[in-house]
Amino acid sequence: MPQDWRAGLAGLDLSRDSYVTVLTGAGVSAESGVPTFRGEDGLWKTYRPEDLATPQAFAADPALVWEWYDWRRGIIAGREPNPAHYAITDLENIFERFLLITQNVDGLHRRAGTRNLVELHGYIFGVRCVAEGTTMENLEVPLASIPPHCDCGALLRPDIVWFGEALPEGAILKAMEASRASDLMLVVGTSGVVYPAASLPVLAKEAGAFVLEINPDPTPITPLADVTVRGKAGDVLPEVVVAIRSFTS
Ligand code: BV8
Repeated sequence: MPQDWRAGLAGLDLSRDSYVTVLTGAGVSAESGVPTFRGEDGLWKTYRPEDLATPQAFAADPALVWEWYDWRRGIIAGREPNPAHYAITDLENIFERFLLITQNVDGLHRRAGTRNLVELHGYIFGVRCVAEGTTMENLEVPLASIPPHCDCGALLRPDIVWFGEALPEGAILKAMEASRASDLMLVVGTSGVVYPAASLPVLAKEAGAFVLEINPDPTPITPLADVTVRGKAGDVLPEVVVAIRSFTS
């Protein structure tokens, strides 16, 4: 692993008061055994997102969409956070001002103990009544019925942000504000192709943050990153956090 990322971090004059943000994508959960979307064995290799992850798909065939989510919920329920998730929780404990911004819906960051986080695209064990708009947690694996219904009789939908749907306003505004205030942003395991999440490193960079990317492959974020560390999050992130701690006064 090239050592220049250490030199980059050493030059930052980090203190406990520095504002540190982390943006994660599916790659941070890959070593937990949760499929990514666009990788070689990614979900979108087998399925078409427009067939499953849009309001139109759900309206057309709620049972089909729920079968896909039920299958994913089953996979995720049997998985554990990996060293990358725990490294982010360690990082949170170093800085007074910290925000984890995740695109992931698997809940593994919560299970790893990260407290200050926004889930931009929702939570796969959350369900929402299409009539009342109420949301609740449903941990059934497998689901008792497909598609599930609310006590009021209406359909329940996954509490997930589909393509073409607005992100939860509070979450995206908080993420944008934190990105603009960042001294350091780590971008871990995202292909950087889905908006508005992919615009957050741009906001951070424009505001003068040091952007460090961790990904085995290059992404559209790589050109703007100050340093890119080619590697798996579970291997690299613990080392990066140890280095950050050593450089923080
Ligand atoms: C919005 C839910 C506007 C499903 C997801 C036309 C109409 C409307 C909008 C658009 C449009 N055209 C474009 C858009 C915008 C659109 C968009 O960005 N499309 C892209 C594809 C072009 N965005 C939206 O639609 C968003 N909404 O714009 O609304 C609006 C405003 C007001 C009012 C109404 C509407 C909604 C975006 C959210 C979509 N939902 N998921 C589900 O999850 O079930 S997005 C989906 O992709 C996932 O949720 C995921 O979070 C997201 C990003 O993927 P990644 O996390 O990056 O994962 P990926 O597999 O791609 O990459 C993994 C990376 O990890 C790779 O780089 C790999 O190298 C790396 N990796 C692998 N292993 C490891 C690793 N890294 C480290 N360690 C490892 N071990």
